Amino acid sequence: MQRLKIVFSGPMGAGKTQAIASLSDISVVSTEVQNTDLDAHTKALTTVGMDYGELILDEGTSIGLYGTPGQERFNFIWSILSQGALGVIILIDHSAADPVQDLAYYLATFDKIYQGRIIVGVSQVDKMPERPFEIYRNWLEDNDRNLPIYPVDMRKKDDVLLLVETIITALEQG
Ligand SMILES: Nc1nc2c(ncn2[C@@H]2O[C@H](COP(=O)(O)OP(=O)(O)OP(=O)(O)O)[C@@H](O)[C@H]2O)c(=O)[nH]1
Ligand SMILES: [Mg+2]
Repeated sequence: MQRLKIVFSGPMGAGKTQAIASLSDISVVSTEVQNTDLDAHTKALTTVGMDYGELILDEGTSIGLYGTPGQERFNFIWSILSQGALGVIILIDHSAADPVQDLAYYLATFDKIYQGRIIVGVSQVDKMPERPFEIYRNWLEDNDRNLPIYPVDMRKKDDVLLLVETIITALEQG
C-alpha cells in the first residue's frame, strides 16, 4: 500500500477540519477544543493539535489528510506536519477581514517549507458574494505568482476532492 500525505493549512475558520471530515474514508481524528479566542473567530470549536483523515484511492494508494491548527500560537506544528508531505492546500476564508493579506502571509511562510508544492482554495465565498474573486488573481498576478486557486465549499466532498486531485496533478506535471 502506497501512502501519500497532503496537508491542509490556513487561518482559523477557513474549513480545514471540515475539509478532512468531508473527504475522509475513515473516521477522522480531531483535536478540537472550545474556542476561547473569540476575537480571532466566533466559532465554537478550534483545532489545537491536528486533524487526521484518510482518502483511499484505487490501485492500493491512500492519502493521509492532515489539518493544522489555525491559531498563530500553534505555528510550530506547521513544519512538523509538513514532513514527508506531497504539498499543502492553503484554505483562505473569503469572509475574513483581509483574505488577501492572509493569502500573502501563508504563501510567504509555506514557500520555504513546500517550495512551490502549494495550491489555494478560497472558502466561505457564499458568505460574502459581493467581494470579487479577482482580488486573489490580481494579487497573484501583481506578485508574479502562478498557482492554482479555486473557490470551494469545504462542506462539499467534491470540492475537497478537486483540491486534492489538482495538487496531485500539478505535482505530476513537475
Ligand atoms: N458557509 C460556508 N461554510 C463553510 C464553507 N466551508 C466550510 N464551512 C464551514 O465553516 C466552518 C469552518 O470550521 P472548521 O472546519 O472548524 O475551520 P478550521 O479551519 O478547522 O478552523 P481552526 O481549527 O479553528 O483553525 C465549519 O462549520 C464548516 O462547515 C463554505 O464555503 N461556506
Ligand atoms: Mg480545525
